[in-house]
Amino acid sequence: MRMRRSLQWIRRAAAIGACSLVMLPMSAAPVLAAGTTLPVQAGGGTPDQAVQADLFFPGTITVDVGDSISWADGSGEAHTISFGTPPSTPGGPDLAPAGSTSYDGSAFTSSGLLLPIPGTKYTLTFSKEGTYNYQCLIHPVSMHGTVVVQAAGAAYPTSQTTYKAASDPQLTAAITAGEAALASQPVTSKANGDGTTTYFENGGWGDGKSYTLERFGAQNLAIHSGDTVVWTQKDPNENHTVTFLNNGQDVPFTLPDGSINPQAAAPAGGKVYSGSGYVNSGLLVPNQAYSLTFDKAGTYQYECLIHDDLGMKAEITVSAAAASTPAQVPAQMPNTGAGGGSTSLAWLGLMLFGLLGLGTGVQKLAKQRG
Ligand SMILES: [Cu+2]
Repeated sequence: MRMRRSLQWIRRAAAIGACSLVMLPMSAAPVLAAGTTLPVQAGGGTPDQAVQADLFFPGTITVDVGDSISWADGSGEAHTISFGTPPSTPGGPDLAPAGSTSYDGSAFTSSGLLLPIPGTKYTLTFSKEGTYNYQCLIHPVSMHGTVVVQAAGAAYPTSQTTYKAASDPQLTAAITAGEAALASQPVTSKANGDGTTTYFENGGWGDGKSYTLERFGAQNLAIHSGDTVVWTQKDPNENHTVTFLNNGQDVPFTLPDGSINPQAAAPAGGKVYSGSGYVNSGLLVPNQAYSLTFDKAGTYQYECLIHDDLGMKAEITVSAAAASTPAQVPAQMPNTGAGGGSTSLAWLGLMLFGLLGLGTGVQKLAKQRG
């Protein structure tokens, strides 16, 4: 069970760098040092994992020479604690542990994957005075921290002695902002010349500063056969996929050796979804869009192959083509031929505005009702 959980977290952790084929090792074993050990929390999130806070808590911490910091993951995703410049590797950052259990500001020193499993920690002892910045290599856009190392025996800032990550105003602010964003995810649409509609929604969204939404823009989207949905990945800190699986199919994001599964990262299935088969956007990097047209009525589940364990799953309900379903006209429109004069004209106008180009079916309908 524990191993299975670990693999799931690694899948998430691997959500960095398009088509990266970086080996993903297990995190380094913690080593306790002499001196005081102070805790720092990496990330945070809502209980349902829909909103993640991509920050360190506290963002800046002061220790003395000889002290240690122990990082634990407070979120639903894996992170790294990485000091200095990582060696450049093709396709993405090197997520392997690096350096020793002590840091003096020189060598690149990294935790490797810090997994969100209770009890997992990364501990580093600071041996030299200085101000050291670090980052999470998986969420480098927003996850930056600073360690100030003072002379041995120097007093800590008084604000630090009462600090509790769980009540950090920055964590509260990130979660609050993320929840507000989650509740206001826009879905827009555009009527096409052929009578179909194109819908636009987020395929992931974050502000790139404090929060990440591990949800699609719409949990349930109702469309008609012939319509198109366009997902745009709008989170600078993440990658996602939009994936329709066959019944019972599982496409893990990473392979047992830790590399990214090429099947998960590569687009598959073409531009039209007909209610079955494996259809995948492939890895969507920030600002990348994916468009899919639906031509068969039904209700279809899809997911992000990277963040399905965080609940990043949604549904699309496709009903028969709009032209053959006049009942889909908005409810406030008259639905009998009894009305006359301006009401009918307004209705006709809206019909033409909304369903322009639907062809003879609509014209016949308008005549019947006029
Ligand atoms: Cu995702």
